[in-house]
Amino acid sequence: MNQFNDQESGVFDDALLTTLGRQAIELPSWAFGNAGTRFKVYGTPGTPRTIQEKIADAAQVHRLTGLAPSVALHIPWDLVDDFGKLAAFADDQGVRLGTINSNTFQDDDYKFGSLTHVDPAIRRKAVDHHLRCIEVMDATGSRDLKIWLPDGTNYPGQGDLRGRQDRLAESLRTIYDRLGPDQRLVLEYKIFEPFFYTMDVPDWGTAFAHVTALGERALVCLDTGHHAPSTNIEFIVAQLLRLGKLGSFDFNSRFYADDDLIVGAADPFQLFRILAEVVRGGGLDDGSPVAFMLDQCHNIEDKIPGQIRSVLNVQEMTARALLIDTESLRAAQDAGDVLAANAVYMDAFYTDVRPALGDWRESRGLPRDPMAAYATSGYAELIAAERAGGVQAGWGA
Ligand code: PSV
Ligand code: MN
Ligand code: MN
Repeated sequence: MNQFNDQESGVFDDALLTTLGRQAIELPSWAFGNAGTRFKVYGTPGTPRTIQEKIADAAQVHRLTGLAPSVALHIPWDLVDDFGKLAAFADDQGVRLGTINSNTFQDDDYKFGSLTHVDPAIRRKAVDHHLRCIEVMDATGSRDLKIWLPDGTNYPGQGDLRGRQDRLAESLRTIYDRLGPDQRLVLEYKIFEPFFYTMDVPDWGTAFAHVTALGERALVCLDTGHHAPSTNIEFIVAQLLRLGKLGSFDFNSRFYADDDLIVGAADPFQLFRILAEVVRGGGLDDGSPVAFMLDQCHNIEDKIPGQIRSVLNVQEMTARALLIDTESLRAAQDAGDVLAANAVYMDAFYTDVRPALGDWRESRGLPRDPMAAYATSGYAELIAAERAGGVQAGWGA
């Protein structure tokens, strides 16, 4: 049975609505700051000057979409004196503070590595930074510490690859052991950049090996922009879910490398395939360990509508993935009917769910068209006037 009972009028069935109602997509605080390439950073009027203003902007996305109830912080970019107070501020805005991201990529000491550095004093400094991040989590009530490491080498022979892995394992162990019983460590991998010969966590296998050695509350973060071209990302999703080690997604899209473009913009079909495996593997079930996050930078488009578009894209592809007629698909697969199986799959992908999602929003008191609602809300004009002349928070702070 197709779960999309009445495609003409765009009605979802109850099971699908329940799953959609559960979906939450975390926004990164850094998406609201000005970003760019190494050639130029174009500013946007109204860019947040403080973490409070970033949270207020993120709350605007949630108000209009009902999809983004939490905001990820980056330490030290979003450092404040009182994180309890910041959590209360977020609560007043109608959102909460989510994943804490560590940063070991803006300090001269880390030129040759942070958690993998040969010098024990620098390794200790990097470990201490993560322990400080866990203190922040204690104050904010955040569950996840996300570690993306900029460590690696540029030239063959530059470093002892094996020794770097051993030091990484030891550093991660110290960090993991400090976590509270309800906290998790998610380890993000990336094939290249900032280093071009080796990265110390270049792929899901390396991340998996480390988190498996650490324990149950250590999981892998899959950033959709961090693989070689042509990598079958949905296969990795299926495997990590099967192994119980998929902790979170950093969603974005890319044409070339780590482009950090709006999720679903470059390849909507890939996003569908990924979400189909998420659904298949129970990643959207009640109590699933999989956290959905965005990791994007809006270099030329306005940030708030950029984030609105992104969460809507994730929801749209989730709804399409939930429409896969799993019974017919299984029957065709079991019968070896290649074309029928592919047709069932593609039927779901080609279903236009936008009218039904408009209904879903209206039934929850949300605007039918959040992009249009934002454009006429006056918020962009308000922040442009209020924040004129300020210095943005984040990268430069
Ligand atoms: C660097 O590639 C990166 O984009 C990683 O994906 C992190 O998640 C993000 O920065 C924030 O630290
Ligand atoms: Mn990322
Ligand atoms: Mn990245």
